[in-house]
Amino acid sequence: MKYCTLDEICITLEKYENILITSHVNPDGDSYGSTLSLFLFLNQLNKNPRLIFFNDIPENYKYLDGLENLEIYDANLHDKFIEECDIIIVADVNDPKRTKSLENPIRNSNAFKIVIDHHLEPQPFADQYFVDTDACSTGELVYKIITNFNNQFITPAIANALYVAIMTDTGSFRFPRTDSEVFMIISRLLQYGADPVKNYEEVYNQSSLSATKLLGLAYTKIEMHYNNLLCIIVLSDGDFKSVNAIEEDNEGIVEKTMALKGVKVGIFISELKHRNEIRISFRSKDQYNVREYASTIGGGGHLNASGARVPLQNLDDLKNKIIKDLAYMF
Ligand SMILES: [Mn+2]
Repeated sequence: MKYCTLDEICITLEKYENILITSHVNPDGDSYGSTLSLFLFLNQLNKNPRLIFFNDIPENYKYLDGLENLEIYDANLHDKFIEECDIIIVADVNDPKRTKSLENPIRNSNAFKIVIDHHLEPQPFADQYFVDTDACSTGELVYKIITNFNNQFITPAIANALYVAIMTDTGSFRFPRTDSEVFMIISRLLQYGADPVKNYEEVYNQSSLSATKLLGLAYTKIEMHYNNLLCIIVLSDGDFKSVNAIEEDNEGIVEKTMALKGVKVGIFISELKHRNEIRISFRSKDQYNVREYASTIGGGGHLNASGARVPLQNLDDLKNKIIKDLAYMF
């Protein structure tokens, strides 16, 4: 695999005209922020970049200036461009599988392929890898690329896009890779016109009434076990209905278990009758390995964040079984 330097990636970008920029399925703030800033920057270089994604844009990112240029992938509209373009930039992702239906067109294209990313273990499919696993976000790498050309390319729209990339991927400046360099970049982005108040407001303060009520209900259902090291929340189909909540409203509830003092393992069980399944989400801290247990019930994930889906069954029995099964951890 060919890892390249900052200067080498800049030379590549300067050389070509027709450029596809894409990212992973279910994009996050870093996907949008890093690709949008690249797109806006390449436009300033008078290139012909196109921003093509698998998914539509969630409401809370639509405010970003320039994101109206993003196109949703459609084979009929885009395969010819992908086939004939000069370079393909895959950002914030290192495995073409995660671009979903864009995977085959990308693999089959003769374009020069570039990965710009900060994830571990890139897959061998591209011609050039600008990768730094110590970077807090792909946005940080794009900041370095653009400023390596000239600071003056950082317009307010690019500053806001990069700010959002870094804000979201650092969990609002608190995850482990939030180092002094991140704050130096953020300081420059503010000078170039990024608005921290507006970006936080637009991205995060957008909860629906039903999601907020569901969260309130979830708090009332908290159970503690094993000397308060384990926090567990169960929401039934009836609980969802009682506050008019939909499945998406349970986003983020499991994270709330980790905010309780002393909790090492958090579990959120939600009954999804319309899917004929029960979703179990696990979070943990330190060496508490929740992936191991999740994999024994058909799930998987990371050491500190994993999940499983099981068939509909009695919720109380399932909860009690999981609590009992986990005794070995405490
Ligand atoms: Mn990222």
